[in-house]
Amino acid sequence: MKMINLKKLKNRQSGGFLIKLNRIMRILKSEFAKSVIGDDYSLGDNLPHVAFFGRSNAGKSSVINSLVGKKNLVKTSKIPGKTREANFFRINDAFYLVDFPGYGYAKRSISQRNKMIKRIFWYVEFSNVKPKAVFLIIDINVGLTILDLAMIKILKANKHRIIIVANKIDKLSKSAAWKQLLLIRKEAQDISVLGYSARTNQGKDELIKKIASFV
Ligand SMILES: Nc1nc2c(ncn2[C@@H]2O[C@H](COP(=O)(O)OP(=O)(O)OP(=O)(O)O)[C@@H](O)[C@H]2O)c(=O)[nH]1
Ligand SMILES: [Mg+2]
Repeated sequence: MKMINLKKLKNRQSGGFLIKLNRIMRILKSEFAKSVIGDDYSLGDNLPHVAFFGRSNAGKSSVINSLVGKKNLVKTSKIPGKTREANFFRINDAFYLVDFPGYGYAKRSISQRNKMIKRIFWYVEFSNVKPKAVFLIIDINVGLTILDLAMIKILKANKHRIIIVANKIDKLSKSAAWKQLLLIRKEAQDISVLGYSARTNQGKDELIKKIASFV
């Protein structure tokens, strides 16, 4: 969509129509806006944003590429630790997707790891650009790790909306994926869990609908 003002329409239309609108939301324009390595998250506009958190290599950057339909808007890598900054991508001139460095990459030095953690924590706890929602990307094969559970605790304590995206579903058979999703949902309790594949785009419409409902 060019930029449909969902808020205005929300005021005018019934909830049922809004659902239809979400269904037709299209990401037509996506561009890199800003890279943050310190704690200056100011953007000079008041556009809403949603953030992508998760373990290194879970596929945060790949999920963003799949959402915007571009192979290389965000750099990805087989080697964990690719993303080192918080990168803001402006979508449809209407909102931002924010790609964060992953946590839990053992090969980083302690000082590098501390820097990453500081960056994430500053954004979660103190930043004045509070995200509308945090999408926690996990590898469906790995499930929720201790670090993910710790992250969920911090996000909840800071009253963030959380959605878990169980990525790399293409790697599992249908029945194995179903079993894994069941397990993850049980552990996630009240948080919704979406199955996803950045490789095949499975779950893309549903994820875009979710994002649209927040921004
Ligand atoms: N099979 C499969 N591979 C995926 C999928 N998503 C990501 N990958 C692969 O997983 C690896 C890591 O992907 P990235 O998107 O760089 O992961 P990241 O979470 O951004 O990693 P960091 O930047 O290190 O935190 C790459 O080799 C991707 O090609 C998926 O849905 N299916
Ligand atoms: Mg990345």
